[in-house]
Amino acid sequence: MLRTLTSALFISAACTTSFAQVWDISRDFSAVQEEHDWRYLYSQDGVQQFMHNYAPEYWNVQYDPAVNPSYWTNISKDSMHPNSVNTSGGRSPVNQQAVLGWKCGASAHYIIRYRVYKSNTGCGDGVLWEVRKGAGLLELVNLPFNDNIGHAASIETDIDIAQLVTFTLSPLVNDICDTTGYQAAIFGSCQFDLNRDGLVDDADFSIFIGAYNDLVTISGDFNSDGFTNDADFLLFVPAYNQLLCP
Ligand SMILES: [Ca+2]
Ligand SMILES: [Ca+2]
Ligand SMILES: [Ca+2]
Repeated sequence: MLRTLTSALFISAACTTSFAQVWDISRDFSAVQEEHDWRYLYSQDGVQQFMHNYAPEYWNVQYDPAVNPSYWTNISKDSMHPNSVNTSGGRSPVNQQAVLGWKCGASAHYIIRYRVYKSNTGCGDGVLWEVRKGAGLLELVNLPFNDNIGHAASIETDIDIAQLVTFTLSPLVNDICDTTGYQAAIFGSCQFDLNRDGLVDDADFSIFIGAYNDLVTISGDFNSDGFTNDADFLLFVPAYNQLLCP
């Protein structure tokens, strides 16, 4: 495996399409709304809107319990928390969903990949995770409060330009211990161009190895089985060697 890789290290390949190929919130997460096509949103009373406040590491509606009203609802690069009418920590009793959005910049066939799991497994009634394309429901996952394994999936679908893909976290009855870990990524036709520079080269390999070492990171899950491992490495190397971007 390593010898094959060594021979590939000095070859680069150009992708056949010019638009960005991989969007991964773990790397794209930003203090700027709409950067890298991501939107940090929340939903209340059926109305979806932008989060207003950015604190280091996460977006929120109004997090500080010293400010009234305040809510749990927040999104970081790898976790989310909603707010419920049955809330905790001195927050205001309002139903809000945390909503991560990705707006499609070019009509094409894409793979939506995610992993979601409870990170606070101490108490509560769990959470609900929804993936939608526009108004259409693609996936619905009910996570028990203590499910730290969770669920990973890949969804292949055509997405139209300007269509919004959303990953939504709802609190169910109460928001106690609702901190939920997630990964979310959108892959275009050239899923090996992990850093979106139009080339499949060493920079992408470095990102892949980071995911490979972690195993459960979806960034390099090219065969859509929920894990980044040797099977994905075997898919990566030929594309790298053959100057192809399938
Ligand atoms: Ca809950
Ligand atoms: Ca690249
Ligand atoms: Ca895999």
